[in-house]
Amino acid sequence: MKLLNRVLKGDVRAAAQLIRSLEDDVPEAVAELKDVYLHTGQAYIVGIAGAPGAGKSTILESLIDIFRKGNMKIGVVAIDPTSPLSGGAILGDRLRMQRQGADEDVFIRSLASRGWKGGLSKATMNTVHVLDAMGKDIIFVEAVGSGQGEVDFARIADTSIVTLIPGLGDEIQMMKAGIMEMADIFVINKAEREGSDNLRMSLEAMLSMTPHQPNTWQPNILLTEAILNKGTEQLAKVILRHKDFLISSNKIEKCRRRRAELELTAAIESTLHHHLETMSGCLLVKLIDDLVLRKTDPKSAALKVINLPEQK
Ligand SMILES: Nc1nc2c(ncn2[C@@H]2O[C@H](COP(=O)(O)OP(=O)(O)OP(=O)(O)O)[C@@H](O)[C@H]2O)c(=O)[nH]1
Ligand SMILES: [Mg+2]
Repeated sequence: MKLLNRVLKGDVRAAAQLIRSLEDDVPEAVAELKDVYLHTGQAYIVGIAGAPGAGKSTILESLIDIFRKGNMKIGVVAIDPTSPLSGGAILGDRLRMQRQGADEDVFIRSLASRGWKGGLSKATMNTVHVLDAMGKDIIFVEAVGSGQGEVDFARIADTSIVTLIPGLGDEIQMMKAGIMEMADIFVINKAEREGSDNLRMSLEAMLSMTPHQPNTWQPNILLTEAILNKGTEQLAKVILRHKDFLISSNKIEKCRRRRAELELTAAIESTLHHHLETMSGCLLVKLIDDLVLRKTDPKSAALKVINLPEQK
């Protein structure tokens, strides 16, 4: 049977094989992805970002248990910050989520962060698509760090969670990176630590600076101790409440359009890049000559490369 048909039936091995082949850019897999895409769009995507060690994976473990009770099929894509060589954290994630790994309806995949250039990683989206086509109801995307990368990352999610821990001065970082605007839910994990109330208060103060518009989502702030499964039931409820809000206000459509737009832009960029790399060296050399001699200008030369007419 074709790999795609097996993936559509939820076959774990077929999905793992397809994801691996996509990572290696195997041409047959890349071709298959086109058909995979046509079978996606059903899954609900939840992003969880935060500093290294904030407890994202622990929160997810707890959420997975909760959502499994509701019989939801779950996918997890953990973007791993370690180099593909050391693989340390990948192993860590695998070990921690091992229990859930035995459950056929929970699919967890770590991806090395290579290619994660503060933007939309092709490998991440490909993996999300495969999980979606497998019939997962909810897909969690875990990403480390705080910075511009997360802003893009949030744009692929329907619900974006930002995880903070007391004592890191995260508030300031967030304001700088524009993360405040992107989070639908703030989770203050390791809430048993000193400073969690202060962190909550400063978050509240920051959120109150943007006046609440009618028919918009007011970001929630939740305190958790994920390691003890404390607060995660509430988190699961708020995720579902946010989902209901997006559906009832028809904003879910906006999320889907935004995701499609991001992917389209990324595809155009990579196609152009590929075109540039494979195009005849002669033409490139000729254009460079022309530029040096000031026979043309960079913009006009660029239009010639991608075969577009001169713009007025
Ligand atoms: N004290 C305390 N420790 C916690 C809590 N939640 C998680 N931890 C611990 O914090 C450490 C990091 O947790 P992870 O879930 O791996 O954090 P992460 O954000 O996924 O880390 P990376 O994926 O490496 O960025 C682990 O040792 C957890 O056991 C909590 O509520 N309180
Ligand atoms: Mg993790």
